[in-house]
Amino acid sequence: MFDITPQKQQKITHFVKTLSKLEKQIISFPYFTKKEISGLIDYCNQLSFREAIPLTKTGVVQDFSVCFPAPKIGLMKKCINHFERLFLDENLKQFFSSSLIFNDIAVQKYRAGSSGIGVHRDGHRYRDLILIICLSGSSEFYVAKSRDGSNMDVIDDTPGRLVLMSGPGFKNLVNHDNRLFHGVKNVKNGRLSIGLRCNSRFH
Ligand SMILES: O=C(O)CCC(=O)C(=O)O
Ligand SMILES: [Fe+2]
Repeated sequence: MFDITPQKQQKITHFVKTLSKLEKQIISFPYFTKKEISGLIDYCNQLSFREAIPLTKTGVVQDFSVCFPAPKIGLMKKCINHFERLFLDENLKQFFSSSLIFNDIAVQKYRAGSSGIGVHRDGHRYRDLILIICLSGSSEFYVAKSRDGSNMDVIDDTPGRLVLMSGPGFKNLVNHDNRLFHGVKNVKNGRLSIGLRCNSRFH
């Protein structure tokens, strides 16, 4: 699981390049095997979770439990090493402010019928690329034009797909420093998701 193969390298390189040319700062594509997804679910099942703050200072509704920071052990460690190595590719250097180091790992669990998470932008400190991996459930990860949730667009994050969202530092020619409004809604059958981020405050 999470072996480095020429196929995986090609895929990552292709989709990072594509993302850099898109105006919308997000892309998703099939990536993981069923074994990798079920292995990551097993990893998540060993974690302990706490309830997220229901309403943040900036007025964002949060209805999920979270394990943060999630431990870099077992298959999660393999997964992170996999991505860090693939993003080191010579052809990708030009797109990042520096090498990607996933030092911020969050696992989020939403119960069936949860209100999800309201429209927000991830912190400015999360540089270059944010990876979202949905492992199970049925829910909608959406992006929006502004904080009022206008022009919502649902991103396909069906388990097995990888979502890449650009953050400050990513060399997106269209907009250097923009952060995307997004959220999670319609959590019909729960949601288990992993967010891998590079927190620029840690290094
Ligand atoms: O559940 C997710 O996949 C991530 C939700 C989100 O946008 C966040 O926690 O910042
Ligand atoms: Fe977010």
